Amino acid sequence: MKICVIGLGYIGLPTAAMFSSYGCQVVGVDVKPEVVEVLNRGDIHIEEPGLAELMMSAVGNGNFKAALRPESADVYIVAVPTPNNDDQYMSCDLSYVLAACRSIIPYLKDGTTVIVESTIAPRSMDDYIKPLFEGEGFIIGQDIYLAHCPERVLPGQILKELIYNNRIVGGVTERCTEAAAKVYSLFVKGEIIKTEAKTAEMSKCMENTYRDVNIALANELSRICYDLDINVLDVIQMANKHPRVNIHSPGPGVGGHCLAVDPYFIYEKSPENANIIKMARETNDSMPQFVVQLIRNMFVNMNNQLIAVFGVTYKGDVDDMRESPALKVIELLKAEGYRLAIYDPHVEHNDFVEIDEAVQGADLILVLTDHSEFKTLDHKILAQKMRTPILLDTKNIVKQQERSGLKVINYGNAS
Ligand code: SAJ
Repeated sequence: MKICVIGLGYIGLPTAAMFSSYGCQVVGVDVKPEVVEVLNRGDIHIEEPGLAELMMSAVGNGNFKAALRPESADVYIVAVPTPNNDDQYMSCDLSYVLAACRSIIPYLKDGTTVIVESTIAPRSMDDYIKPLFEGEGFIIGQDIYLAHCPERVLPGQILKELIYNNRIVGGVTERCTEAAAKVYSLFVKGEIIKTEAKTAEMSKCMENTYRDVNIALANELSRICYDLDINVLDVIQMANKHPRVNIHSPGPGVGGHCLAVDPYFIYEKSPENANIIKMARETNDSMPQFVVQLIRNMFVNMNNQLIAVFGVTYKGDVDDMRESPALKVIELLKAEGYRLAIYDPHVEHNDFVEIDEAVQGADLILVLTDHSEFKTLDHKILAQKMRTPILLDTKNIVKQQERSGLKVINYGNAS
C-alpha cells in the first residue's frame, strides 16, 4: 500500500513513521523545505519518544521519503493544522485542510481513499470537503472514498497510542467508512469504531471540550477556595474519592493546540446553545491573571522583585509552547514590571537561561509547567541562591522539603 501523508507535524510525522514501519511505501509532504530536508537526512524536527529511531530506520530502508509535493498514492492522509479564525466565534480555519485536499486532486484515481485526520468543526466533511471533491466530478463512495478519522494521541506517548487507542472512523458514506477502516486495521490494535463523518467530528471536538470544561471547573473552584480560605487541592482529592467524580487539576490555564482550540469549533456551529463551553474557555483563559494576582498579593511590600519562571511549554515533558498559558503569565508579569529569568529544560531559546542563573538572587520560583525535572529539585541548593526563598507551584507537583529553607506554596495553601 502506498500512502501519502500531507502535513509532517506532531501527528502527521508519527503517523507516516508508523505506516512505514508496517511495510507501507510512504511519501510525507510538507510545505516547509527545511522540514523535508531534515527528514530525508534521517533526522526529525520534533521531540517525541521513539520517533527518531523509527524515522531513521524508515528512511534507511527506503520506506519513507519526504517531499514538497504530493504524488500518486492509494491513500492520502491529511494532517495539517486547523487553527482558530480571528472572528467573533474563533471558528475553525479550514484553509490548510482545503488546500491539502486541492493539492491531491490531480493524483486521484478510482478507489483512492482520502482521510482527514486534522480536527475539524462538526459538519466540515459534509459541508466543505465533500463538495470540494464533488466539484471536481468525483462521486464520493464510488470513485473515491472520503473519511474523517480524528487522531486522539497524547503528545509524549504518540507511538504507543497510535497502535493501542480506539480509533473513530467516520466515512462520508458507508463504503467510505469501510475503506478507511481497512487502512487503520494495518496497525491499530484498539477498537476501530465505525460511524458517520459528522459524528466523528463532533465526538473528537467533544472529547477535548469535556476536558476543557472539567479543568475550568477545577480552576473556578480554585478561585472560590482562595476567597474562602479552603484548601482546593484537598477538596479535589476528597471529592475524587467518590466513585463517580473525577475533577481534573487546576493550573495556570489550558494550552496546546487541542483543548484551547477545539471547543470553539462546537461553539461556532451553535453559539446560542454552547454556553458552558464558552464560559469554560473564558475561565481557563483568565487563569494567568489569577496567577499574577497571587504573586501581587505575596509581594505587597516589596519592589524590583526577580521571578525565576520554571517552564514555558503548554504541559510537562514536551517542547511545545503553542497556546501555552505560561507565555501569557510571562507577558502579564512583564507588564507589571517584574524582572524575569526564564528557565525551561525542554526549550532552547535565546531569552532563556540555565537553572543556576535563573534562581540567582530570585525572590520567587514560579512553576508554570509540570516537567518531571521540577519534581526532583534540591530545594536546599535553590534556597541558598535566592534572595527570598519561596516557590509558587501552579501545577501542584513540587513537594515541600523539610528543613530545606525553601517555602513551597501552591493553590492549596496560597491564601
Ligand atoms: N491541564 C490542566 N489540568 C488537567 C489536565 C490538563 O490544566 O487536569 C492542561 C495542561 O497543562 C495543558 C492542557 O490542559 O495546558 C492540555 O493538556 P492535555 O494533556 O490534557 O492535552 P493535550 O492537548 O496534550 O492532548 C489532548 C489529549 N486529549 C486527552 O487527553 C483527552 C489527546 O488525547 C488528544 O489527541 C489531543 O488533545 C488532541 O490532539 O486533540
